[in-house]
Amino acid sequence: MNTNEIGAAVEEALRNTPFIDIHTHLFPPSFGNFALWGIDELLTYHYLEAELFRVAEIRPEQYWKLTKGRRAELVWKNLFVDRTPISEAARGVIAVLQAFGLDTTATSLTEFREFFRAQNPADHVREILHLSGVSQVVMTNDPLDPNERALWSSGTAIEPGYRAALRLDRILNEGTLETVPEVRRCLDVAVQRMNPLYMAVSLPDDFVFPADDMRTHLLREAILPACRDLRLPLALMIGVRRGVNPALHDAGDGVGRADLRSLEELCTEFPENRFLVTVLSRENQHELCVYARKFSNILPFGCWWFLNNPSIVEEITRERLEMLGTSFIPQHSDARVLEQLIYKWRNTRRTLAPILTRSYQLLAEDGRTVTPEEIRRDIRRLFRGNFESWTRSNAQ
Ligand code: HDL
Ligand code: ZN
Repeated sequence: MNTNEIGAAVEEALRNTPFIDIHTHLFPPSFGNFALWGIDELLTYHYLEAELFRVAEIRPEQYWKLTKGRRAELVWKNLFVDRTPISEAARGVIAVLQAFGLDTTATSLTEFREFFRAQNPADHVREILHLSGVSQVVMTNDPLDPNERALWSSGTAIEPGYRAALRLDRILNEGTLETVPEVRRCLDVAVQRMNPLYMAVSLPDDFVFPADDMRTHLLREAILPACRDLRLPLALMIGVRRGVNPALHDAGDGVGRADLRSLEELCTEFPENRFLVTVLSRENQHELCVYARKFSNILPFGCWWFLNNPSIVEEITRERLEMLGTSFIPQHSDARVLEQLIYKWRNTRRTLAPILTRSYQLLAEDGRTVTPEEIRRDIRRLFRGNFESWTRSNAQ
């Protein structure tokens, strides 16, 4: 195949491979208010609120007193009418509106609100998953959130296409449960109810392992033994600085470069555990690739949060292909609002197509051509197979 044919085969394989979205904050419609969708939720996404506070007169403390609808109107006016929506998060909303044939130059939210209000939730989920080329989304489930726990204990059904991930931040970062037996009991009940595909925790940039602290104790005595017993990976999401500017609420978190020797220590001490790993600092990405070459129980995943911008996704994906071949998971959406799947996955396919094409073109120049089936096989592995082989069950 020549370069054009390679490019066409890559785009076809990306377009026709249903992806597994391994980390989101989405919930199915059966979870009621936990399931965020529609224009007011899209516009009050914390990525956009951070951008609003840079340009609007309103101060955060005044903003938080407004209704969700009024906040959405302020975001639309400031970032989409008075200014050109060229940031990644703003352009994403435009892409969602375009996908439904709505007027992206509208000055009011009326038409958008009428459209989304008219959608049947279950049909809307099916339509969004289809438009996004996603067969399954993995949620973020907090066993210690009282409202979420009530839904799980009442046996709320989970619609097809959604799977759980057991999030441990309150246990490992907030010390909500102090004894090993308490933690093990909490995990056993939660795994029984949620049937998670993995456990996960976000860790600060100053995360140290081992340390003489509760986090090390619980990791050693409760979490990692439980993951081994249950054959579940542990996702480590390292480098977040929570509450850099608390006035901005969810938009107030920042990033810091972590010392990944702690990851080295974890992999060395726990060779039987499998670690899905993503890091928030661009400066940590190359180190993560090197560590993944040293420890086969690391599976790097995603271009997380502040890294999920084409300029950085390109750099990260190229160095992963160069150092890890196809043994990593290129992306997750981190979507909080259902319709974000449309733009987050369109961006991923658009950014990755030329990168993968270039890789195959270089391979051809150096003496090995690839077939369209091999390209399809590679993309299936990157966006499905690597994750499926690491989790207990074959995700849908
Ligand atoms: O801790 C996390 O899972 C992060 O993804 C945060 O939820 C963050 O606020 C976010 O949504 N990033 O995209
Ligand atoms: Zn997240």
